Amino acid sequence: MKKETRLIIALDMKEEKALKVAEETSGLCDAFKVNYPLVLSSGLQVVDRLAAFGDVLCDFKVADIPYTNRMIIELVFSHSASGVIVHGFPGEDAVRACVESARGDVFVLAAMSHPGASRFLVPAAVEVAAMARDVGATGIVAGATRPELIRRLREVVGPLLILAPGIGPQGGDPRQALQHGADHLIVGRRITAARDPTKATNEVLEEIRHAGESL
Ligand code: O7M
Repeated sequence: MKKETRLIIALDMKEEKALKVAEETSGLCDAFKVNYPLVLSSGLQVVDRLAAFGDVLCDFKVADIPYTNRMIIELVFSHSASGVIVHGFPGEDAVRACVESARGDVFVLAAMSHPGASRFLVPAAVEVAAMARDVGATGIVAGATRPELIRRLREVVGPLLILAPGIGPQGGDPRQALQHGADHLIVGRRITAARDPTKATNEVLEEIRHAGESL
């Protein structure tokens, strides 16, 4: 994952709009993130088409036994994915299978951004992050809605990348997430639901630059 703009745009929409947003914002972000809404409606081939506009991170929250995980990861990287996001809770062997079969970045979801994550995922976040570090993942995902947790996870993962979703409609603050240790922001609706996605992207980039100056 490159770290130039520190922005990842989440394309949770149908293909026609996703390609349009990707074309308009190409060069303004470090990667596009695709998730089930897009891939279940268009197939994995949409990853190849999006790759014309930038790196594509496949957010499939992979969470199966090692054997199945391996098959999923091989399929993902047989298209033009630059990376994949997997869950950590299935355990070390499951995550290790992902890291070993990946031909690009692997990010492990340590703490989700929504309120319900406080029941199961947040209490395990430090352990999951330590496991991600130990198995050689590229980084972790931790919600921007819990900046103090990002700070704690930074201590655990050292130089690994931390990606933070949950900006805007979910209540996370870009500046706080970055100042507490996030490397990249994952931003969806604040950009994709805007009347002018390019303008909205530039506004987020301005906030990122501003936060960077006070780090
Ligand atoms: O900015 P939004 O709220 O419109 O979109 C956020 C995106 O980040 C969306 O694609 C979610 O699926 C994703 N996400 C979260 O919002 N919270 C999480 O805890 C984790 C993710 C994610 O990207 O997981 C890898």
